[in-house]
Amino acid sequence: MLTELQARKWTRLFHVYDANGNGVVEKDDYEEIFQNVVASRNLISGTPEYDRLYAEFMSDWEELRKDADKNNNGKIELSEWLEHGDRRSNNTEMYQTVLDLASHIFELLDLNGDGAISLEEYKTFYRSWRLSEELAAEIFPKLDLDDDGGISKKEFMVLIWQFHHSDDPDAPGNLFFGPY
Ligand SMILES: [Ca+2]
Ligand SMILES: [Ca+2]
Ligand SMILES: [Ca+2]
Ligand SMILES: [Ca+2]
Repeated sequence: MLTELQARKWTRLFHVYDANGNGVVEKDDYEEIFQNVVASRNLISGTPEYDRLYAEFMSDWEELRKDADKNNNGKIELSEWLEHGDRRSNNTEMYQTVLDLASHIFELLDLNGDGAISLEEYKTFYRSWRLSEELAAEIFPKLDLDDDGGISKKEFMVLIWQFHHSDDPDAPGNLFFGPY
């Protein structure tokens, strides 16, 4: 079972993924988020980088659909999402999927490829998830655990672990996807 705190975090993430705001997570949302990401990175359709990213997005969607879409209607309802979240947080086998996904997300966020997420890159991420830059600026310092101005891969993995597992209301990783 997800704890009350974990359920709130997963509900937050649901709304982040539901890019078109229609109350279910579906392939269209992945398409929309992908379009935002390629626009923010100035990637052009038909280039290898664009195609590789698109394939990653679609394979992440397929992974999600396979595990989460229990009534097989091609959409993930919030109840299905929370059950999926429970499996993902509490099943060690699923957790490998989380780590793989986290690596994809880190790569997406680190736009200039220098191995750390800067405030500017974090803001870009917020824009592509339809969240405000002010919010990004407010949360970023809490995520930069060693206060060196960037979120390193190591810090990112700690934060993602906290987001998925922690039941501590003060864990900074809870805030990774915004207030919940
Ligand atoms: Ca949707
Ligand atoms: Ca469904
Ligand atoms: Ca960077
Ligand atoms: Ca840091």
